[in-house]
Amino acid sequence: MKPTLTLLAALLLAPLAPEAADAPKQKPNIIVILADDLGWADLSCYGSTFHESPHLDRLAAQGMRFTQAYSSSPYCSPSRAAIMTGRYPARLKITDYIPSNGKTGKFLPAEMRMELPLEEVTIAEVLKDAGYATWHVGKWHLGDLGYYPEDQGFQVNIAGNHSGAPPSFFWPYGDKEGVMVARPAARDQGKGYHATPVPGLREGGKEGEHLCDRLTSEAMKLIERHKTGQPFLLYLAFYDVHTPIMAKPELVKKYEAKAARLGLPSVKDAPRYTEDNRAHGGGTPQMPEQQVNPIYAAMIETMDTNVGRLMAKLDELGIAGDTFVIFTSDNGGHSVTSNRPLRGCKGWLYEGGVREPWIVKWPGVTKPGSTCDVPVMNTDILPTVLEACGLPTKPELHKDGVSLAALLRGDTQTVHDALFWHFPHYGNHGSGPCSSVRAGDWKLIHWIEDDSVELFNLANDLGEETDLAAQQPDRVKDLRARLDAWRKETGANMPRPKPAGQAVVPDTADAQADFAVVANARVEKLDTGYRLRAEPKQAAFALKRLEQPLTGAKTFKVRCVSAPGQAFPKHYENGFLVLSDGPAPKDQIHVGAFFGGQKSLAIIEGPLQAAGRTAKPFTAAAPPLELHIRVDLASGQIVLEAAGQRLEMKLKRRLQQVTHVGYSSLNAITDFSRWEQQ
Ligand SMILES: [Ca+2]
Repeated sequence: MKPTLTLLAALLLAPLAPEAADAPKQKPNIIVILADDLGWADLSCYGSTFHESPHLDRLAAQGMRFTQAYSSSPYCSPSRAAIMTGRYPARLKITDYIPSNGKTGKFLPAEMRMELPLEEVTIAEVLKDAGYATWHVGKWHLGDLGYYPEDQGFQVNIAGNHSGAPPSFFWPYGDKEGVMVARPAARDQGKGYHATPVPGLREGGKEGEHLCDRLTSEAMKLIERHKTGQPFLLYLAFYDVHTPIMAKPELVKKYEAKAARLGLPSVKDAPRYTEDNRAHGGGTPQMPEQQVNPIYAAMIETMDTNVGRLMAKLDELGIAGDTFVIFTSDNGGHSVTSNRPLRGCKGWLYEGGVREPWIVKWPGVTKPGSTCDVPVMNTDILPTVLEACGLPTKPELHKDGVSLAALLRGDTQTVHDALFWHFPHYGNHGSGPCSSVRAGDWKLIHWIEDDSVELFNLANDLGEETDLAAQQPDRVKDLRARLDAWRKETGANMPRPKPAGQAVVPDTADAQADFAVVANARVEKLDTGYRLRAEPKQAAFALKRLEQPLTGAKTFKVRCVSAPGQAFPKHYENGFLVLSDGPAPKDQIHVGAFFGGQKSLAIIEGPLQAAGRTAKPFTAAAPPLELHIRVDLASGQIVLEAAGQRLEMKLKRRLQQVTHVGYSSLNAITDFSRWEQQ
């Protein structure tokens, strides 16, 4: 029906309802600001006397500050997956940072996913369906190409990819060539998987530009240019204050001077305590008792200043009153800071690993300057946002989160009967595999290796110093039963027993050092040879440099068996012996077989890939597959025999000599015997 002129006039002349100015808009803009590795005690509004965070303090003064808010994991990726979906990391099967360190102890670590599955429904997908513009700016760390923010409901993705840390916080953020470089070999933090440049920021940047300033500017531009009246979701995930610990020199100077003024000890001399976790399969890391690091303090100030810039932009555009803002961190503070009075740090299920700063400003709803002591978790963000948007909550979707709207209105009733955590890995910050549960003030940690428990009362022992397990057997029994039931209900993956006859040697399993070059893989030592654990969707190789180059005609024999893990597609078993006259992929010749799925014998010159190979169909025998390879360097003739079948070819590029020999496999976990050579 067309509105009549009279009706239009009536609408135009109608006075605004008196409550309209103050009442929250039906669909407010949503801003989720996520800091990385920021500890519970790191902001001045959470008690820090060394760090300064005036803008976050101001946000807290305008909204509500939670004192017992939790991350659902002590590591990045699981915590971010839970924010995206409202589901526990145990349910999502993302229980360590991606791609994990793969370390083993008495057990093999639990299987885990290397990406947030596309079938999971994210906060961006739900809000996009509800008519929101959806923007991702910053760190993603929830999977590789094909699983990026734009594959998970975000219409815009600025600077997010697989990686969990920037090579540098200063332009060009590792992007020296203006192109994405191939991912280096090592998987461990700070290198390899996480050493790729921050994508897409080379253009428009200049010498000296800081990553946090740039990301915030990009976010502000998105808001400024968005003139449609359509509400937006901005997920602004800072890379700060994760490693590398580096900051603006002038701010570092400021905090060096402040440390001197306060008479603080140097980073080197600051008092530390040791967390001895050896009985539970962990290590003996040291943690600071006191916040003294001027570089880290400077990082926090830069992040805080940028929160202030963003809030000022909302004020300037007149939309602060229509914008719901939540600020938190993905896991506890790194051991570069002190999380005191809490015990532990990032990577631990003690409070220091999971308790977070958490500030919400919901204009017209949260009482300025209020605090909330009710335990909440980042699985609650999605349902809370739904309610703030006037949308129905979807309990089947955000299975493990509840809306905090009542708390934000001032209620003080408990919203979770219990909260649970699950870390079935040997962490790179020293913790052994464990799970925990908090119900009321009681918290139980179950150490999986030795099947032991610790029980703490957080109301009078915030530092988790006094284990009450022996004194409270009934409470232990009850909490342990609840934890077991929860692990069962969520289908939590547990550490796995080591297979018999395939001794993965504890602590020395990593065999990276046995090879001159390793790419896209972790190499582990087996009794009979090596396991090459390729990163998902990657061509992996490990080469030894020969003391004496080989010439003439040679024969090699090697056995291989491939076992795809959960992170790998099934039917992708394969294994190759590599012969090369240099360490680079272009120097390599791969001789072996794809023996799962479409089976073929294959000889591949140059980088290992399924395309461009010389191959012939193959009927694989039961594993292990034994490869016999004869190569005549003078004629370039190469013959591969396996399971009584044969592939022969002449090399296009003649090798004068073989300087490197090794193993390769594509997108699989392959065990190789030591090769025999004649
Ligand atoms: Ca983190």
